[in-house]
Amino acid sequence: MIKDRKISFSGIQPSGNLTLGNYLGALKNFAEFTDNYKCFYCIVDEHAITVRQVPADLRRRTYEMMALYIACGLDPDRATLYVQSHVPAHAELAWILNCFTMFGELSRMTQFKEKSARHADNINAGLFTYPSLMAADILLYQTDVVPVGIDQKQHLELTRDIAIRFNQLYPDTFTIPEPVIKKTGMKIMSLADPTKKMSKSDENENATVRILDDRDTIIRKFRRAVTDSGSGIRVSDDKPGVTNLISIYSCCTGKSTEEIEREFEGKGYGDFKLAVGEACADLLSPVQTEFYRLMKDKAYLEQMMKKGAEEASYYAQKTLFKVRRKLGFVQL
Ligand code: AQP
Repeated sequence: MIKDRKISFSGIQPSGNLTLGNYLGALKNFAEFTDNYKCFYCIVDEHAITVRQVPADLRRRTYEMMALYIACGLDPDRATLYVQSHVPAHAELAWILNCFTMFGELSRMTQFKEKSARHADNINAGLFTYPSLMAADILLYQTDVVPVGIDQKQHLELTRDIAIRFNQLYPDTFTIPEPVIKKTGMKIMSLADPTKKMSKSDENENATVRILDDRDTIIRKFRRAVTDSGSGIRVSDDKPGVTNLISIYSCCTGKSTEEIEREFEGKGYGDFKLAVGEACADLLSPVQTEFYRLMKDKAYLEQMMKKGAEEASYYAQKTLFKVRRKLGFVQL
């Protein structure tokens, strides 16, 4: 594929109500690539079914994700926004890449180990081969950069290994992608247990702030956030709760850690937690307003899904055609 611009790709699973972690670690950063990159942002519903989903919820969340992408500043005329299952090339390339991904590599994936412990009754092959599908998502578009949270770094490294391995056998097939992981917001931790990642599937509602939580709920959740014994608002390894809140406040306000430590010198946890809650609610408020406006127009969202799928398919088919030819599949 001859590129006139570098390519940015990322995806989010419609597997639960999105959290502040998804927003700060990924979604919020997507729009800034649209000026200089050709952008593909995908709603990865095929990844979501690696754990059991209620069909009506999955469908509703897929619409919600499309509305959220747009509400977060992604213009469908400047970025290709689409649903993974609308572009069958993802599943087809995933099968091919499965044949170039080693059992040992997949066995080492932290997410697989964590999710199989959490869903011990459903350790399916899809959960195991999730990284090959993720590699297909990325490599189909000859992606240069992938904006993600740090939890996805290991999968990105495997994607690179698969692409390099494939290119060694069949030269010049895939672009080797680079992760783009922002220093602030790369790993937002649970408000209930700051040693654990904030996750949309966490059953403890006080652990997560949802992008669509109303102002009072957001402020209440921050008031209840677990902090550390002692006092002092500063970043420190022995203060994971406060460190997490400082990182959230920094992402929401653009202030540096030093500025924040100075701002709250001599103040108590109560004042600090309220300030973080308010800053977070202020940041999310315009996103929520736009989201609810868009959700009233399902026909528009479907039209955008269709447009995105057509654009994505055009690029995906080019790569898939090349891969099939290189592998020796007969093309009719
Ligand atoms: N806590 C987080 N901090 C920073 N970034 C995060 N991301 C997720 N959680 C945090 C980033 O969000 C993007 C989309 O994630 P995903 O939908 O692929 O799912 P995930 O990483 O498995 O996120 P969850 O919330 O933990 O989902 P569940 O509970 O369904 O497994 C990615 O770029 C991710 O880095």
